Amino acid sequence: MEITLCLLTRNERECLEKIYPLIPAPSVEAGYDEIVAIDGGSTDGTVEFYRDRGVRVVGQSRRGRGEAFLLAFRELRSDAYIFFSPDGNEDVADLPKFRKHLEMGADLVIASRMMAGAVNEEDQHLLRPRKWANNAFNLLANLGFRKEGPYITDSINGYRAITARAAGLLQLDASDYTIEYQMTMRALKRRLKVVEFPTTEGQRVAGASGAPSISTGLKFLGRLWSEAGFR
Ligand SMILES: Nc1nc2c(ncn2[C@@H]2O[C@H](COP(=O)(O)OP(=O)(O)OP(=O)(O)O)[C@@H](O)[C@H]2O)c(=O)[nH]1
Ligand SMILES: [Mg+2]
Repeated sequence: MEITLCLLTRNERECLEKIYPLIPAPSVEAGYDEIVAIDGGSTDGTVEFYRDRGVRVVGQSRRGRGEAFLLAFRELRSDAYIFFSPDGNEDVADLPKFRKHLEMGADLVIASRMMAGAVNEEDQHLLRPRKWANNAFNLLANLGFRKEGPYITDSINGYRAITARAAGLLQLDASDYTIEYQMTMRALKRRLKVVEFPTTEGQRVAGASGAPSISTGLKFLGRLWSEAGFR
């Protein structure tokens, strides 16, 4: 099985300086066969960073994190894709875990920040508004769309892998930060095999989030609504 590791970035030069050196070169042990960067129009030297290191860059013509996924599915001929955001939130130590699950027949593999054994960025705080909101979205996705298989504990996390076959079946079209949620809900609807493993979420190492909580949360509600088929 040919697996492509897709690095998703928009203006992440500072983060890449710290995280990229931690990403193993493609190999059997690393769990992927090539690395491709999908860049959403960076202007801070991110693209130059990749080029200096010989990383293939596919540049988006349309903006949006969802567009990066859709572009990967259109442009890259691979059997499966691992999506990784090199900003510090995602643990590189998990990269080799995806292949095992894909080869055992999973269609979608999600690194979960919520299941037993996982650590969420907010876990050291008493108040965990983002985790609670995420868990509400998880509950609604499971109640609304799960027909069989285990309860999905982290339906929106970006750290995930999907086979090309599954991506083709799901006909995804979300252009924004709701792409992962759409992917999970459609995979549940289609009874695809969704597998999660526990991960440890880290803090962003530099720069700022492009997804402000309240407006992104509202977009998730809109996505849930549209997936429920009400509009
Ligand atoms: N290719 C591409 N990547 C994007 C785009 N927008 C955001 N990203 C990347 O997606 C990843 C996650 O975005 P963030 O803004 O960090 O969102 P977040 O992880 O919810 O926020 P933090 O917790 O602050 O890190 C980062 O690596 C971004 O650079 C885009 O339009 N295109
Ligand atoms: Mg992030």
